[in-house]
Amino acid sequence: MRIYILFLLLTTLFCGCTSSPTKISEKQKLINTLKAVKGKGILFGHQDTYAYGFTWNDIEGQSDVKRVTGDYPAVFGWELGGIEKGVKANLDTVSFSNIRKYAIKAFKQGGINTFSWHPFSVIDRVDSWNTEKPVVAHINPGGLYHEAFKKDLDALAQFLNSVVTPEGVKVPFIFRPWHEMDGSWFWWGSASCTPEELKELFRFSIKYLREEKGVDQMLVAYSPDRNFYTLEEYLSWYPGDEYIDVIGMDNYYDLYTDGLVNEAIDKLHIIIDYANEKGKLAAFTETGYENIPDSTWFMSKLGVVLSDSIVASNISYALVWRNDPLKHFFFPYPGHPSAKYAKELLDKEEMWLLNDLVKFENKVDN
Ligand code: BMA
Repeated sequence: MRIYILFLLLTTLFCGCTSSPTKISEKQKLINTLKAVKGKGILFGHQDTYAYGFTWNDIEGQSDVKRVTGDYPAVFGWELGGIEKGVKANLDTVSFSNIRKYAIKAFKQGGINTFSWHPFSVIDRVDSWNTEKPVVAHINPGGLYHEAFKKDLDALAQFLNSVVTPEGVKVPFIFRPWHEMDGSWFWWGSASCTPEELKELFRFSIKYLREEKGVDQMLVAYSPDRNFYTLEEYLSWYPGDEYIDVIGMDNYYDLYTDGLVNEAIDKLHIIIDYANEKGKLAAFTETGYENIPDSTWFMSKLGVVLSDSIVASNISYALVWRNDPLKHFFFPYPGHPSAKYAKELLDKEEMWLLNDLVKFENKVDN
């Protein structure tokens, strides 16, 4: 009898708890969406899709993905390099006020935003690709330029916290700092700092943004490049589970070099295993083939990677890089020979553009 009463009491309590509406944060909603799409569709992403494309710049509603497929990407990538200098536009000449506007629009349409950051060094404002002098050791806690670096993070945080809808909702996003650190081309890369220094920089940046600056609408992605073959190598720059939500990889080389597609797949398997073990999200955070010289690339390379059954059922999204016209584009424009292959890939049921994501979200909500 006592047990029965206890049971009744617990049931009443439990029902009481679940019936009172608990408000979930936008950040949690974003995590839930990225988890829920897993195994159903791969969200397709494009960097700077509203900002510019082949022969156009900042035209309301324009996007090369839309021009080729009829729909917008589901994931919208934006770049914040330059925000730390207090200038009006990023290093690719997209104004920060437009980036804010585009990200809010993408969010209101049901899309997902991700921010990359190629900062200029606070020491002498050289760009991210300048590896002449060590930076990381000097901007880390205890370094000569640490206080100055905090001001850069202040500027970044101010921008991130200003991406707010007219209704006052802080737009959630995936932040992807210190990416491709296993490559040698950035001042935070393998030729310019040690893994321990990079980890410290990563931890400090995230902690500072979250705890000191109230950036609580942020998921964080870990995105080394392709320089790993084992989990141990993959994790050699990893700041720790408490800092990271999205387990990712940037990989261009394996997808344009003959015979390496299987390596890209194997690497995604490593990422997926780790993400699943830790209950985190897995994503192919950056890829593409500059100027798409192989017109079949979207089917013969990217399509092969994304249709691997383990990849297809475990990654949440894959993003291709930006469409700077003529010399640096990664998604076709109408009339480009690769357009029909890109469309063929994105027409597949398991590849999701914005409308697919919105339909799915509406179904889940109802
Ligand atoms: C790189 C290139 C650069 C660009 C940077 C930030 O991969 O596209 O031209 O400035 O990303 O968007």
